[in-house]
This record gives sequence, C-alpha cells and structure tokens, in this order.
Amino acid sequence: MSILNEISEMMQRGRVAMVKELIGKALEEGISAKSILQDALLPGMDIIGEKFKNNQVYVPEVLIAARAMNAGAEILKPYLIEEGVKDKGTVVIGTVKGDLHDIGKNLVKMMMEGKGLKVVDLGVDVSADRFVEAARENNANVIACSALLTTTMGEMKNVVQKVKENKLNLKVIIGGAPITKSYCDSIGADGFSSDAATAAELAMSFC
Ligand code: B1M
Repeated sequence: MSILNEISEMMQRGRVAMVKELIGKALEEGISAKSILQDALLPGMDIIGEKFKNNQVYVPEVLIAARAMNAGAEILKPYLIEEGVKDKGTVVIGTVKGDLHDIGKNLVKMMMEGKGLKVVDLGVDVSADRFVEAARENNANVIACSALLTTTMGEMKNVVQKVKENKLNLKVIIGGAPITKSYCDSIGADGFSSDAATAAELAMSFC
C-alpha cells in the first residue's frame, strides 16, 4: 500500500497518532503537503461521507475520522501556507448557525492566513447577528460563511441582509458542499468558491 493510501486508511479509522506519524514520514520522503491533503486526507473523508450516507458508518466513526483529519491538517498547516506579510486585510469566518461542520472552514482559514490575511475565527453555529457584530468589532473587510447542510445554508441570506441593514462596507463570501454560484447570486452575496484555495484568493481580492 502506498503511504498516501495508508494515511487515508488510518484517517478513516480515526488513528490520530498513526496519521501524524505517516504524514511526518511522507513529508520526509518529499511528498508535498498539497498532495497529502488532496490525495490522502480529502479522498479519505469522501469515503467516510459516502459510507455515512449509506449507513455503513455512524456519527461516532465520522467524528473520530474528523478528529484525525483535523490533526493531519494541523501538521500540514505550516507547509501549506505560503510566507506572507501579515495583515493584508481582515476576514471574519465561521460556520453558520445550526451547523457544526468545521473541517472545510478550518482549511479555508488556513489558506487565508497563508495569504497574509488576519482571520478572526468565530467557530461553528454562528448566527447572522454574531457575524455582523464581530465584523464591526474587527473592522473586517470580508465575512466568510461556511455551511455543509442544506438546512443551515439559509442563514447566509440572513448574514447578507444584516450586512445591508447595518450598511457595513464589506463583502460577504460563501462556500461549503451544498453552495453553488446560483445560490450565491440568489441571496446577493458577493462571492462564492467551491474550494479553500480559491476562497482565500477571493478574500484577498476584496481586501
Ligand atoms: Co455531517 N453531513 N452531519 N458530520 N458530514 C455531511 C455534510 C453530509 C453530506 C453526509 C451525507 O449524508 N452524505 C450530510 C448533509 C446532507 C445535506 O444537508 N444535504 C450530513 C449530515 C446529514 C449530518 C448530520 C445532520 C447527521 C446526523 O446527525 N444525523 C449532523 C449535523 C450536525 C450539525 O452540523 N448540526 C452531521 C454531523 C457530522 C459530524 C459532527 C459527525 C462530522 C463533522 C465534524 C467536524 O466538522 N468537526 C460530519 C462530517 C465529517 C461530515 C462529512 C462526512 C464530511 C464533511 C467534511 O468535513 N468534508 C460530510 C459528507 C461529505 O462531505 N462527503 C457530512 C471535508 C471538508 C474539507 O470538505 O467541508 O465541503 P468541505 O469543505 C470544502 C469545500 O466545501 C470548501 O472548501 C473545503 C475544501 O476545499 N468550503 C468553502 C467549505 N467552506 C467554505 C467556505 C468558503 C469557500 C469554500 O467561503 C467562505
């Protein structure tokens, strides 16, 4: 089995220590952090997602896999982020109200920090009011909302409305598995991206 397959396998089983060790080994072997993320961790999480959908695994297994995924991504962080001058702008990021998925949001944050942006992370289950309050407190250029559930993505519309009501001079960008460009246009958000790297570029372009 290749080391990338091993990492994916161990991540799916939630074996945090093994994931860390194998990632260290892969980096020593010269495999890029980008490849470890794209060819091992993300496909591993897709497999878990498929099994979850088909009732082959349940919430506890998904949670332990998610913990291993986050631990792996943490190790890759310094390799993934390019050196950049800090504070090219400020982004307030969070996963919307009712939604506890944070792996994608954490990746977006990581990529943004890599571009030299200051990122204020509000975590998960963030209401539209909280996004607006934090944006004001931090004089943010961008609010970045993540949602993984079709039942929670509606909160993004509330964020856009609150920003307009409060006449804040900033952009709202959105993303996450169920989000599309047409949804973005329909709620009047300023930008959409389907992946973390493009989300960071988008945020930069608004700063
Ligand atoms: Co949940 N879950 N989950 N889950 N989960 C999904 C999303 C689901 C598709 C699984 C499925 O049925 N196949 C499904 C949603 C169905 C739907 O709404 N259409 C689902 C469900 C139903 C649920 C629960 C309701 C299950 C239940 O309890 N019965 C429940 C809801 C809890 C809640 O939030 N209130 C639930 C719970 C959980 C766990 C807690 C167990 C765990 C989350 C742990 C955590 O995040 N710390 C979990 C997980 C891990 C998943 C799957 C398996 C993986 C999600 C993930 O992290 N992917 C997921 C199935 C799947 O996606 N295949 C699933 C990896 C991550 C890197 O991708 O977040 O898409 P993603 O981020 C991408 C892009 O979307 C983009 O960049 C990232 C990478 O490039 N992106 C942005 C993300 N945010 C962005 C923001 C941007 C731009 C780009 O701009 C601001």
